[in-house]
Amino acid sequence: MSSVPITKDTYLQWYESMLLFRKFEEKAGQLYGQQKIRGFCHLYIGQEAVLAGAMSVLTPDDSMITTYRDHAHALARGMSANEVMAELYGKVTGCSKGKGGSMHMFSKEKKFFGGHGIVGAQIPLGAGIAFAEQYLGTKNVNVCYMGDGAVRQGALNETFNMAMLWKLPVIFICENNGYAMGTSVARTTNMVDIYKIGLGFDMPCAPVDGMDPVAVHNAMDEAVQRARNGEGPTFLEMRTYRYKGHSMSDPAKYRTKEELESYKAKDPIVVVKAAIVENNYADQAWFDEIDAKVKTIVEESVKFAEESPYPEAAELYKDVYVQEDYPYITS
Ligand SMILES: Cc1ncc(C[n+]2csc(CCOP(=O)(O)OP(=O)(O)O)c2C)c(N)n1
Ligand SMILES: [Mg+2]
Repeated sequence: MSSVPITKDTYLQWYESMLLFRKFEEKAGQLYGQQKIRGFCHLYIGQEAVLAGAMSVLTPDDSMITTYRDHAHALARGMSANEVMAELYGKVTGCSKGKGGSMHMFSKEKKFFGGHGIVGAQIPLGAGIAFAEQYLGTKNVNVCYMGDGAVRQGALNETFNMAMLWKLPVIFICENNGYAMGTSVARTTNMVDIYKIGLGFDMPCAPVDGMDPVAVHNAMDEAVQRARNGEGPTFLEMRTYRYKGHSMSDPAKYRTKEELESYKAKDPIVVVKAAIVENNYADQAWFDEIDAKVKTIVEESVKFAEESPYPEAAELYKDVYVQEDYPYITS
């Protein structure tokens, strides 16, 4: 049973947030082409519904952890476009003081625990954060995202076992976009239904249409209720697609144009917009207003990043290890 109903406002928020993710990423891609952003850069375009459908269920006290494909996750957790864009530029005003870059967005305040470049590294960490919430007696949950490639990492098995044993309040989400770099799921395994990995641990698990925020919301709602009630983790396989290559250097030749087009035909932003129009939730003036608002947020984030300074050289050795407020470090 749904505890967070889907209303007119939910649809309006989905449209606005997904548009922000999309426009932010399009801009990041452009800026990368202009060499304003350097290093790694993995875009989230196409996968927006996976985040939008979760945001409408979670509260600001819940936490999130994910992979290197993390710009939109940071925005979804309430981090500002300014601090995310400045981080992409390597500027000191970035959320990781310009020292993390694209793959290492982070905000303790917003309970966004990264941004991890090592495939699967965030899986045990997500369970650890959930353990802390359980230990402290909160009702908060951790949402731990991973790719279809990451589910083959050994650490997942150890983590799933412990998470079930201790009934940790964590929701594991596999964003199955069909490929790990250029390797399709079918070339990696004989068991392509990734959600079934949960069965081996008696963990509640299900496949979800990750192109549809309604399906994502409902699956998340059930999983979050279970976690808040002390009934432990859930594993959800969100079936989605990335429209762009793995990273900026990938021409994506391992897939067909038809396959890409079949996903674009159910683009979540287009579908949600159509639902808003059909239900008379908003008129054209509202869409114009939101489109302009999102454009301004993205443009201002670029201006902010451009005008911000780079970190001082002396910053290089700071924040490498925890130094403050950590009782076990004495020197
Ligand atoms: C432990 C480890 N092995 C390999 C890599 C290189 N690598 C970076 S991304 C990636 C693919 C992961 O794909 P997936 O989990 O499906 O996530 P997606 O990029 O599709 O979001 C690989 C193999 C890495 N970063 N870490
Ligand atoms: Mg993948």
